[in-house]
Order: sequence, then structure tokens, then C-alpha cells
Amino acid sequence: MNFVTALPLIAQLIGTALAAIGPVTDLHVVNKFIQPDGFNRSYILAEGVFPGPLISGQKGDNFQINVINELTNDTMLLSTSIHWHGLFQEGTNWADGYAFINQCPIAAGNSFLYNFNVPDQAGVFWYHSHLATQYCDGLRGPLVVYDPQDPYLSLYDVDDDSTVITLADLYHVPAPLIVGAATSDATLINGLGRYTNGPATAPLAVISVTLGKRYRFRLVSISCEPNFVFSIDGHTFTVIEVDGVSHDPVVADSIQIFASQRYSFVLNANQIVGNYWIRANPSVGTTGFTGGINSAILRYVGAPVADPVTVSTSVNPLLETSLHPLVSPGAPGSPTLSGVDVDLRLVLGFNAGSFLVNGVKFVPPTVPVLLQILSGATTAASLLPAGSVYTLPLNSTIQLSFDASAVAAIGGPHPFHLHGHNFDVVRPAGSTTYNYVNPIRRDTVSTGAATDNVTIRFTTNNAGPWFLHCHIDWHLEAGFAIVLAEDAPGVAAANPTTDAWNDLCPIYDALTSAELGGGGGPTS
Ligand SMILES: [Cu+2]
Repeated sequence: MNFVTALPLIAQLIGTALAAIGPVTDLHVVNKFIQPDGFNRSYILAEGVFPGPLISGQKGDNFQINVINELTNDTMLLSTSIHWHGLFQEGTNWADGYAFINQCPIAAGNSFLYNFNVPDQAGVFWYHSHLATQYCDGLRGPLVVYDPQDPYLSLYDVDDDSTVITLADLYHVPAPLIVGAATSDATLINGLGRYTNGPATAPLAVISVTLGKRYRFRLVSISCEPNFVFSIDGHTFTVIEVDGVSHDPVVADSIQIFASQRYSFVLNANQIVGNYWIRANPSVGTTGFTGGINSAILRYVGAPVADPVTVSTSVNPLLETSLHPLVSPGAPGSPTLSGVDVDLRLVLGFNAGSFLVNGVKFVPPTVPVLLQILSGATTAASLLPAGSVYTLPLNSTIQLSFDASAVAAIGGPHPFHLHGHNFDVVRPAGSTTYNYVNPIRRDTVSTGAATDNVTIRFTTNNAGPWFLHCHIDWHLEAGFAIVLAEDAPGVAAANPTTDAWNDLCPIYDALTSAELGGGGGPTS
């Protein structure tokens, strides 16, 4: 093969992610220089690629992911800790991955086995570092749990590695070196993109479809900050899943997707064979599509290898109020404003560079909350960090309402994510009415504008300390979180830990400042 004929092959390889791995796999965490948008820097990467490889399994699987920390670049953090976003971790709170709530970080040169079951969930999830803002430096990737009995199998023909779509923000400066507010330099779709004044020929992701086939696309925002308005020129699609929960089908032609949210939608490749722009317009950073930024290409088989010349046709954005769970719709509790066992109002605040919940900035404790509970501390008053831990009784209906009036204009809307649960959004952003009958069910919700009072409900059935936080990672680092300690007295019996887990803290606590990297570790 001469060089000229090899070119299309090289272009294909650039846009092709690694094959899926899992549910039992090693996951090497390494430093590597890559140029996903044409800009060269060293990142923290799973298996050396961005995004990390697709981890997949089937509903009912036992996942055993052995994270091997091979980090050496001390400009950035050298330890790590990985969260499997959206999976309930029932009985394995220790494997939930948030550093200093669920575990101590994994020191460089060490490995740690995350061993958990996924008995009753399927859909799109993702994994990311949950140590300070480490995932902004690259450690993030998609995770899909397939369901052989998926209720919507008859709606689509293709559902494989090629139909997973990741949306990411990218930073040219390593997170520990960013001074002041971080601003994304580029949007990557499936790990490729361009930035303003960067190489104009940096390759864009190409998603190939065949005329007449129906595709289940699995859209996942692995963003550190921006939300994206996602659309595909010339096409509508049918949304069937939200954050790992099947919903009644809803037709739309654009989706505003917040950091860490996911959607599955069915796209019927029924348009004229050609090239169509895929768009992901970010809420912050450089917006628009000049020079192919914030874009990828939907290419029908048989179309020329060329940039699209299509224009945006979006007129029908997806609304949270249109989405209703397929199975067991209806919020827990009674259909009244206070019809729950525990009604917790969360006032979101900001002061002197820190984000607050009910007046308190979250600062990660030195002893993980789970370890504190296992050591006998089971009351909110005795658990650290002081003022950030709320205890919840088991088998109770819980309502959380978010008063975002003071922070909506400060980097908002702020998407809040609850670990260990899905929740019913009885009052979503942009709505003033309460739906207790069949509200959208998900694990990350926009808390909306200053006039909103986003309200969610769930039932406590999962003993453990679970994190509730803004998924804009820069805001989390500035304190935007609390811990819900669910059934604290029952945590130990429900969550047996391993010797390897018990070894994490002594190893981590013995590290020197230099061995932490990133200028000495988490800055908060
Ligand atoms: Cu936020």
C-alpha cells in the first residue's frame, strides 16, 4: 500500500475508538500526549485514549474493573479514584468512587478492584475520575449496560460501539494550573474536534449510517462544565431513555444535555444519501460552528467524503415535561407539596469564590465518610465535614427542592447529580407545576433559573453515604455538594468492605506532597 491509498485508512483509524471492554477488565490510567483537536498536551487517560474506551456489560452482570494507576506526570494529580456514574452500587457503597466519601484515592503505582453488580439497571452510563477536577484532565469515558430484553428492541436495527456518542469539553491547560475561571477550549464529539485558530483540518468525528436502517444512538455528556444543544441537521429522532431509565418515546430534533446527563434516541436514516452536520453548541466557551467547531458529521454510506453543507433545521427541542417513565411511573409519597416523610430544602449559595448548600461549603474530609460511619459515627452532628452531611432514614420518601435564586446567574444552570439513586423530577426547570403522576426519572437534573424551584423525590432503599453535587466539576471543587448518609446505622452490615479497600487510606495518607502531584493534591 502506498502512502496515498493509506490516507483514508489513517483517517478512519483516527476516528475509531478502541473496542469495548468489560464487564471484567483491567483499566490502565496513564499520562499520554494526544492531540484530539490538534493541540498537543499530556492528559490523564484511561487506556491512553480520549474518551476512555467504552466499558460495556449486560443487565445482571457482575463488573470487575481493576484500575491500575500508572500516572507519572506530577503537573497533574498522581492519585486517582473512579466513579461509575448512574449505577446504584447497592451493597457496594465502597465502590462508588468519590474520593473522601467512599474511599481514599488510589496512589500511583497501585491498583484497586472495583467489584460491583448491576442487577436491575440498563442504559447509558459513564465513568470518570472523582478526585478533585481530575476528569477535566481527561479521565472519562462511556459505560453502557445492554438489556437483551430491552423493551424497545423492535424500534432499532443497530446498537453497538459505533452508536455511542460522547460530548466533551477540552482544556488546553492542565486543571491544577488553571488560574481563575476555567473556560473550555474545544468541544469534542467522540473524541475529535477543532478549536478557534487551531488547525482547520483537524479531523472531525464521522458517524456512518446506512439508508433505511434505524439506529439507537446513546448520547452521553462527559462534560466538566458546558451544557450542549445537540442536533443533527435534516433529522428528527425519538428519545426512549433518560439517564439509564426507559421512557415513553418522544420525538424531538434537539436536546439540551447538561454535564453528566444521557439520552438514547432512535434515528431513522431516511433522508437523502449525503453528509449532515451533527452539532453540539456549548453554553460556555466558543459557541457557533465556524470552521467546523462544535461539530461532527453524519455520513450516509455512499455519500462523498466531504464536509456537509447543511443548515440547522431544529424547531422541536426536547422538554423534560414531555418525558414519562415507561415502567412504574409516579413519584413516591402523596400528591401534595409536602406529601413525603422528609422534605429537605436546599438553598444554593455563593460567597467569595465558594459555592454553598444551606450556607456551607463542602470541603472533602481527610477520612472518607464511609470509613467514619464504619468506625461508629452515625449522626449528622458527628460526621465530617461539619454541616455537609445529612442523615436520612431507610424506607422513607424524600423530597429535595433546590432554591437556585442566588446562583443561577453564577455559572448556571447548575446540574445536580445524586449518587446511589434515580429520582423523580416532580418540578423540573422551567415549570411551575408539580407532576406526581408520571414525571421524568433520572439521576442528574438542571436546577434551572432564578425563578425555578426544581423539586425531586426518591425513596431511601440503599444504605450508604451518597454524594449530591453540582456536576460542573469546577463548581464541585469550589464546594457545591452535600452528603446524604442513608440509613447510617445500617451501612456497615449492608456494605462489607474488602482488605484492599481498607489498605487504600494508609497508603494514600503516607504519600508526600510531591507524590500527590498537581501542586500537592486537591486544593479545596
Ligand atoms: Cu454548578
